Amino acid sequence: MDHSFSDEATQKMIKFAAKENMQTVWDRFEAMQPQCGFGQLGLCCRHCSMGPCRIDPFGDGPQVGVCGADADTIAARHLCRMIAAGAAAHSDHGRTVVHTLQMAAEGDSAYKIKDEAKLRAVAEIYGLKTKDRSAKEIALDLVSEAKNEFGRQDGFLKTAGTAPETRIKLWKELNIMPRSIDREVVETMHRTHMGVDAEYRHLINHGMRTSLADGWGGSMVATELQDILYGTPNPLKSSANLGVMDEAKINVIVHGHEPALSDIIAEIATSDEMDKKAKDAGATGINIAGICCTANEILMRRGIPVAGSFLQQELAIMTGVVDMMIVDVQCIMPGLKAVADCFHTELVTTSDKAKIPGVKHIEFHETDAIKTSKEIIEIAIDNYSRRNKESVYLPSEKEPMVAGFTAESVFDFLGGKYRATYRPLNNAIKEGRLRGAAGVIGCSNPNVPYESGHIQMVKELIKNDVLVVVTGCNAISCAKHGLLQPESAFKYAGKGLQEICRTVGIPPVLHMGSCVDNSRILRVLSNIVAEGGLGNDISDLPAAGAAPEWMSEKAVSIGFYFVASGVYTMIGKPLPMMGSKKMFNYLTDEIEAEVGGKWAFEEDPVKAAHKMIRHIDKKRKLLKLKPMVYEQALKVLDQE
Ligand code: BF8
Ligand code: SF4
Repeated sequence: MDHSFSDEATQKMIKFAAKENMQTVWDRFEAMQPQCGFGQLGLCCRHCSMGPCRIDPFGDGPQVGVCGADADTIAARHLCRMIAAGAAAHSDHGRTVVHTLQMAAEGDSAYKIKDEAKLRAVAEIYGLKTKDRSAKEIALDLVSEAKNEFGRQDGFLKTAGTAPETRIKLWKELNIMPRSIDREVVETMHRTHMGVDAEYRHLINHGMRTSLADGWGGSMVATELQDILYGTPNPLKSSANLGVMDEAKINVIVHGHEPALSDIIAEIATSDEMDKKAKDAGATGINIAGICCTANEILMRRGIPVAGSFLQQELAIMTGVVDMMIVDVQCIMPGLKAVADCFHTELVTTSDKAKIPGVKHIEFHETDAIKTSKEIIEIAIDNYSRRNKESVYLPSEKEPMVAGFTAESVFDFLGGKYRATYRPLNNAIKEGRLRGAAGVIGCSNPNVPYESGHIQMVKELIKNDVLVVVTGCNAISCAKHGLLQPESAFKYAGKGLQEICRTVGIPPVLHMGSCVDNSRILRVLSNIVAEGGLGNDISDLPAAGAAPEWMSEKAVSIGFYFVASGVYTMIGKPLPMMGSKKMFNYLTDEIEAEVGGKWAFEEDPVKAAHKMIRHIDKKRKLLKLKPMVYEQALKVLDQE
């Protein structure tokens, strides 16, 4: 595997792992080759025990399963189940946040309502009365409304009602306006059961409705309520990469997705009491750092540094300085156990939903948040003495960054210091200083050279005056490669984007949070439409989305909700459905006539960026916008 695109700390750690004979995700990926072609093409089914069945992609063998399901049905059913799993993961996270808000509102817990202004703003989305009412009263009503979003039996998701009006009308016409979060997931499981829905477009139609219940439902509830509980982020400085760990300190890594535990851990770890205990143990203090989206959550709100993204989780432990890794849910490799066994690192699972065989489990419940957090940190302090100094190999690389942008704060910025408005952003697009905007998000996957997709794509976009917003593991990669610094505009961005960045002092790439925070991008898109002058719907905007190194089912759900919201959505490796020509044509072409967005697959990240730019230019043309002020970058594209 070519590792030359990844950050230097990662390259050093991969060499170190090989020298020490320690297995990583890349080794396991190689050992798995060749991977099953039927699976890659979406042509296998094990939805009942007449199977498993597989369709011969060359046409010589069976073309239908035992029940008669063909390639189109099998591929569509499989994709829908991926959407349901992704939507379930995001939304179950959202449900936890609702319960935490309830505890905060009821008092008597470690959680407090940190952002009352946001509480009032979100309550208004639900039509709740806010005038002359206490935060507690409003929050309790909001909790009950939010709970209904999951199990409502009649009507539609209220959060989805915040989409542009034209979009809502279209969703209702297409019968994909999401009704309630749990219902759409359950219906997907029903429809994809043996012998139910066999029509691929009909299946994908509901798949889109399920994904919308994620983006405009479960994920949006998670983001909005987390802002109320933990504070709405504001731009702040921090740093990223393995070098944020400190050999002289007790290093505690929080990894996973939900901030309920990590937020309290961060608070307790910085208390005088714990600091003293750490010093008594011979360290200079406690250092908290994050991995994956838990990292993004506490980075955005507290400025806690990021140790790494998804593919660095094992490498972090291999540095030998991690005294404890605390994990909750999602994107946690069971392979961590084998690595932790080679070191003194205490690996701890904490969620009642997730255990790993042989790994210490300290179950975390919000009711005992402080007690459990103290217990966990004390174990980390005790464990410090077991650290083997001889086996420490800690790369020093870390990059400074600015993070903490939101639908509210970014464009307060772009709107100037005095007025929260999207007008200057819309004007910059209309006048041709900004070509448009792109969201580049998602995982990393050992099936492509680490970070080759993210970094090359993002650089190509900003070079061509496309403002980029990022979330998830892409945001961490961009941070490690120095793209989240205002100065990076002058190194990499086109002249138009440079002017904007200079005027408002922002980086050309804006970190908008974790993967549930992709709902912030939906809000940004809606706000741009609402500001006016760039069409009536999200599908009119000169905008595109991408997940160049996607891996998880959550990414499939995210991609579908962007497509169903009208966004041109680019991924590197295709969705696992290439065995069905009809599905390919539908998802990458015909679906656009229905929802205004469509999928695109392109493994070369620079070419992929160019395709996104062409789409943005097509939309500029349809909107009859002025030509770009600085045209030099465009010419490069024209030569292709
Ligand atoms: O939810 S980007 S690898 S960490 S799935 Fe996982 Fe993918 Fe990272 Fe965050 Ni999102
Ligand atoms: Fe085979 Fe049909 Fe059963 Fe799937 S549902 S395993 S295609 S018989």
